[in-house]
Amino acid sequence: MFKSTKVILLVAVLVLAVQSGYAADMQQMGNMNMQTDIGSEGMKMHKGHGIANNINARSGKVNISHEPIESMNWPKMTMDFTVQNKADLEAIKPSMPVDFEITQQGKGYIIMNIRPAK
Ligand SMILES: [Cu+2]
Repeated sequence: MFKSTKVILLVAVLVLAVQSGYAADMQQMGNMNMQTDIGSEGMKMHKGHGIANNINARSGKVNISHEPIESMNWPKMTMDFTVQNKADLEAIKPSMPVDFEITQQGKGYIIMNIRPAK
């Protein structure tokens, strides 16, 4: 009797520990999502259009000859970009017209999404 009570208590403690662990994880994930949401709201996105030249899907880099981006006072130019999501580059081939969105990250700019232009 005493022994089985002890086992039940132990199990109860374990279940509580596991549950609170999950709860903590869930909460962290929730916070992370919230921060991402706040971040994306705070990030100013600029739409660009251009022609992809060199694509390096492995390093997540793409060289683009882009049209002027008026929201940033950028003239037409050819430049390298880092892409947030390397997988986006799998659909991009050299000389392909592309639409993309960039945002400032530190001193540089990063492509948040890029896709073949319609
Ligand atoms: Cu540029």
